Amino acid sequence: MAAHSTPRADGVEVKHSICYFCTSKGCAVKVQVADGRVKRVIIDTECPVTPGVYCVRPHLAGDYQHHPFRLSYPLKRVGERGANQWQQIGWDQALDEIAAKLEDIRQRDGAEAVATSSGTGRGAHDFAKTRFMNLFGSPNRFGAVTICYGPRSMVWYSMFGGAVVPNRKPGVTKMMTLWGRNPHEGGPSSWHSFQEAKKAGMRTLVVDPRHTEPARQADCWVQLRPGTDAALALGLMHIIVAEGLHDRQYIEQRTHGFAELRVRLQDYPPEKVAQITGLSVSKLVETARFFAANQPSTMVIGEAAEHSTPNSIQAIRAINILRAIVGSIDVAGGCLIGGPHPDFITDAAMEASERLSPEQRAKQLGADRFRFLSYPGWELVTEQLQKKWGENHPAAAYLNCMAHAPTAFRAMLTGKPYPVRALIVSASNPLLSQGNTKLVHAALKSLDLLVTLDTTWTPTAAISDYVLPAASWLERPEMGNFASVGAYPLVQVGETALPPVVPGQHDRKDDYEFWRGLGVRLGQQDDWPWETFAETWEYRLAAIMAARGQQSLHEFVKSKRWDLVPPLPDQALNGGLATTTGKIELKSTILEQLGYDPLPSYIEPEIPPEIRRDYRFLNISGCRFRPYHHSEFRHVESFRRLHPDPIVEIHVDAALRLGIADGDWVWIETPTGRVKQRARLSTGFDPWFIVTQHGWWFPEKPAEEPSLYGLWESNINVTTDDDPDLCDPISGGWPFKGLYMHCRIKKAE
Ligand SMILES: Nc1nc2c(c(=O)[nH]1)N[C@H]1C(S)=C(S)[C@@H](COP(=O)(O)OP(=O)(O)OC[C@H]3O[C@@H](n4cnc5c(=O)[nH]c(N)nc54)[C@H](O)[C@@H]3O)O[C@H]1N2
Ligand SMILES: Nc1nc2c(c(=O)[nH]1)N[C@H]1C(S)=C(S)[C@@H](COP(=O)(O)OP(=O)(O)OC[C@H]3O[C@@H](n4cnc5c(=O)[nH]c(N)nc54)[C@H](O)[C@@H]3O)O[C@H]1N2
Ligand SMILES: [Mo]
Repeated sequence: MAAHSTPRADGVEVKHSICYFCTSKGCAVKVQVADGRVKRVIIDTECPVTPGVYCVRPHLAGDYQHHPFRLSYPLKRVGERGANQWQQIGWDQALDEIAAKLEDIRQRDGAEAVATSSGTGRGAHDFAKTRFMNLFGSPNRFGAVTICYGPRSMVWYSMFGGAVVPNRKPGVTKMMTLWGRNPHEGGPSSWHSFQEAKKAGMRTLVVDPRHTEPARQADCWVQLRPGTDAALALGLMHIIVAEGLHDRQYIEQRTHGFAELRVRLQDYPPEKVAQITGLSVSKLVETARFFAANQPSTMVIGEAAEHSTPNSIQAIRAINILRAIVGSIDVAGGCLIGGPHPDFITDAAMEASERLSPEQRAKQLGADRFRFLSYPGWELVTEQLQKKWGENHPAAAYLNCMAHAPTAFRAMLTGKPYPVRALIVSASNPLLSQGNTKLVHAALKSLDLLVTLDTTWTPTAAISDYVLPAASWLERPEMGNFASVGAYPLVQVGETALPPVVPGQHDRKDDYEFWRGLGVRLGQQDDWPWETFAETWEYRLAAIMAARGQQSLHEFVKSKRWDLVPPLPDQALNGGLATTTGKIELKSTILEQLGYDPLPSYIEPEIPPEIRRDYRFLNISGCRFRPYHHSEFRHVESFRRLHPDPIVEIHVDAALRLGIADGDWVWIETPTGRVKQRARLSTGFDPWFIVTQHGWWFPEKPAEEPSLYGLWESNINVTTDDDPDLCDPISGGWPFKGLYMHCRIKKAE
């Protein structure tokens, strides 16, 4: 894209960009640049979805961007793996050598022996990884999606035929619910919505075992026992239906399976649900009445349910069914069902999924056991969605169709069910973000080839064979990628604020160029017609730009940098939903076809008595906190000053009993491993659980083994387990929260 900017008299240029410091929609920002450096980043409040100026990360962008801990040149390992001895090489050499090794592995063990790891969405380049893998012939892309957003979106697509989009309307919307979500720490745009809802006089409901800031501000706080959301939603429905508070006409016209659901609800009377959830019967009744009386309403569901096996999918389904039976879905002022922007080429259409053969799809690791968020489920869902949207459907494979990470790590270690010999890690840090770090570490070290593409050093990079420097969002043209998914039919485009290559300083490539570069070396030269990331935008935006009479991306960015098409209400009445039955599926035909219970239920996990006895606490691991994002930014001094140490929240009563004082270092221990975090005493939750932070490592500590930047000291995933038997039976998600998270704590000397 041609460079353009708004010059100012003082030499500061203002570039319009899209911030990807987190996983949010991608916020429109203005980047002030002078002398090749970021001076300031300001959130662009002109953009219709930009959430005010409440996020701290943009203010620290310059410190991050110009930090010496950034990766600057391709590196090749020279010593032992993990010895921190590197040779600087050029991009061509790196890509040539990696491609040759991948080809050897493909010849010897099959394309499926090559896997990729991804984290949360970090830009609109995700389709490129999937495209590469489809063309290469491997179904084994795994990563965070299995426990983050994938379960929610697959439930939405299978149940509603599209993503569910809050449609808050003053005077119409009566309530906003945050269910297992704390946007005060982790979601600037939802937090903005929550404040706006309160200002407009809407009621607010928070479902959370902790007394968070939103819980403090809510009209109704439901303090359930962790991991029991499915039972709670079923119990609330039981009361609503028993009291006749459901929307009969809506249910009759728009839903499928209510009669069977009604029978299922008999299993969840208030007394039983009170016992499971730890709530009183009167609280349940009060909440059910409050919920039914305040419709239509909007709701944001967080990832707590996705992290709480074995009830993840059924909890998410139950919560969504609860919203449906009171008639708050597909109505103005409630939630609408979104589709992708109609004139935009979606991620799904860019992935070349049709190029991966049925034989290779059938080899996807874990997909025989966990069939919903992998090819079997995804194929059923996309068949439905394609009837409405054709190729430009919203269910991108990178968000809805993954190999099972725990199964893949075990395949690396054991060669079963077949060998996995190479892993390309990009925009993820599996040694911190996956469960069971010890096992992940052993698996990664057993590989023939480990490549990491990242913006900074990480513990995962430290044990890699090749470490490649990725351009940050400030160094590439970006785009708000939710345009594709339909969760927000907004197309936003930003420009490159800083050049990715500065001779003598650094030589970075964006993720798209990396995947393309690898692809063209592996026989895919005809399949990557767009040479640069910017060219992919031009291709994907062509229809929108033509409608506006624009000739280039440059013009698009220079005029209005976004295009917003609000989702349509009443899709059910206008042509039906993109589900098998054309209705909201309270009873899921897709789960039924996959051999799962098509109605929601709650399973009480079986915990061995010795675990209950020796590990008496439950650990809610990984609640969000500012200013960090997962494992990032620990190296940036201005971030670290705001939050220097890993924190475990412990109830005062428990601390008193265990002789722990505020600020003490405390061991958190499970049969899998133990780490230390610093105690912060609290009374905002029940005394029998603790709240730990995830993502902690110490960039100031030695890079080489065994330290790996202090990987083993406070990284909570050293204590978590990813055993497939503990995973959600439908999605395969592994536990980070919920009823499997038994642990014990003691003061560290
Ligand atoms: N115990 C516990 N564990 C958890 C969670 C929890 O709640 N508890 N949460 C889970 C969830 S929901 C998620 S989504 C995962 C997140 O898992 P990950 O996404 O793997 O975690 P991050 O630490 O964000 O790692 C992202 C890496 O991408 C790099 N990066 C940033 N931008 C770019 C880019 O543009 N290109 C490239 N190539 N690299 C880039 C960053 O420097 C960083 O090293 O963690 C999961 N892990
Ligand atoms: N600062 C910051 N922001 C982030 C991120 C980050 O790493 N740092 N990560 C981003 C990503 S990838 C994600 S997925 C989102 C996640 O965003 P959220 O879903 O908001 O994530 P959490 O803060 O982990 O969890 C929300 C709430 O769920 C509650 N909870 C725990 N267990 C249960 C339960 O069993 N039931 C219910 N109902 N509630 C429970 C917790 O107490 C917590 O208050 O945040 C995004 N934003
Ligand atoms: Mo996430």
